[in-house]
Amino acid sequence: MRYLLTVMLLATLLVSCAQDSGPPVIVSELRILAPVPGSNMGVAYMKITNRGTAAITVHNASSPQFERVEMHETTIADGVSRMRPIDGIEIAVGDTAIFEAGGKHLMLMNPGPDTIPGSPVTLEITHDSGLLIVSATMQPRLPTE
Ligand SMILES: [Cu+2]
Repeated sequence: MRYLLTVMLLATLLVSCAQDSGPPVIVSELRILAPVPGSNMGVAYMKITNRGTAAITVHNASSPQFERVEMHETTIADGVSRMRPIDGIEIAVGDTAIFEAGGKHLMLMNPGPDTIPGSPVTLEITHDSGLLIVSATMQPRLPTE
């Protein structure tokens, strides 16, 4: 009887763990790359996963270390790569928005004088149900990125 009770208790614990799936919106694989020499534009790549129960739209982002942050998408037309600002990115339930080289990215414009490779950068990303605050060390940007 005591054994059965223990098993039941364990089962209850496991169920409650499964229900507590952490925050509904998660940023992973965040990379913040410094401007290349001669440029004033850094870039941020990441994945944003919607683990909530409703679709969300990511509206915009800002950073205390940069004058301005814009959401951009790189498109290739007639063999020429261009970036255009995008207003928002909708993420369906269970989906992940991918910010990557050659695709969507956050353009980090005009860093402050202390924001150099190796220094911390914080991003504040606004979406329908709240604010994501994430940070990473700024990395030097490779020519291929
Ligand atoms: Cu851009």
